[in-house]
Amino acid sequence: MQRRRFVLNATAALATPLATPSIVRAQPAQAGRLMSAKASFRLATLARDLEQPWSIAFLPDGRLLITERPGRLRVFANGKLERTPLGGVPKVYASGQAGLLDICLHPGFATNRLLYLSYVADGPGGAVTTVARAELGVGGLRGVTPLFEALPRRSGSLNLGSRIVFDRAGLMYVSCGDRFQMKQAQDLTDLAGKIVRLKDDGSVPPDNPFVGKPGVRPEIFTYGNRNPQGLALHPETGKVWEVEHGPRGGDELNILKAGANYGWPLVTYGTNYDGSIITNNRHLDGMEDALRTWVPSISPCGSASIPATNSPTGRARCSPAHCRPLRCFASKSTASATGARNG
Ligand SMILES: [Ca+2]
Repeated sequence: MQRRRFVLNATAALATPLATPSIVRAQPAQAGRLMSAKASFRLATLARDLEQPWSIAFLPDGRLLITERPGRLRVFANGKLERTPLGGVPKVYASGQAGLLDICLHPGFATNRLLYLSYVADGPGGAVTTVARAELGVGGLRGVTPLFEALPRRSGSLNLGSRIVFDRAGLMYVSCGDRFQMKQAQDLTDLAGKIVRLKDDGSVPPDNPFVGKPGVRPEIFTYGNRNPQGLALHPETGKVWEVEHGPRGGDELNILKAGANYGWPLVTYGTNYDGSIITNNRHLDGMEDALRTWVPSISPCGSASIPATNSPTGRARCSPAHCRPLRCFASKSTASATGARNG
């Protein structure tokens, strides 16, 4: 496989976002100031020579942990990228969009040193998006324990979702892509095309919306999501905001509600990649309309909330995979920056 190299950039919000979502378009490798209609950002290069970086975790001691999709966990410390990856990373199926994907710290990381990885594991029956918990020790991970699989396993390496975020109650949300099997996003026996909600040990919270319903996976929090790769907690409301890849057109921004159906593929602003129509429905009763849709696609990946103030301490996380432009959307009280990738 041709080796691709990427540059890790840091952005900081410099101005107050305004009322409606907006988009920043800039080349990730360029230093300087990025302007959107609603906010401006300062962009600085921190590291080079990363191979398909997918996610970044900010440690309390100032270090960054960076996943590289082929299966490495890199450390950025003291102003530079350390040469040796961390040990203990589980074996991943690295192909297409699959590999080592998200990293997320436990809310109590400062004392328990626990973190979560999402990755694609291969085995009998095919590949599956997996979430494992591990303890960060000196030089590597210890006690790596898989807690969740977005079953069933399937062949293929497309639309794997994989973002992880914790809410204020300490519950974990994991986004699961539709694996390019669009109808499965409406099938509640299948975790494809869903957002699931779990306790920090991988068990199902008793107040999940479908607990106790026969034939329905109790992990499901929302469904009808195509390929959600961005989850971020709103800093004031505590709600989880989600961005997902549409097909050809129809990328979406949603606010997650327990048990809600986000429509895919019965409602979409997108078309098939060959231009054929998936549906003409832009709304159906009983399904959630997206807060924002993008046609043509912007391919939103990671997302993060930043303070809606002039504070230069506002910091956005980006996942600059596939070297697509950095983009940002902003709401009345928060802004989110996204790095884009294919999907
Ligand atoms: Ca939708």
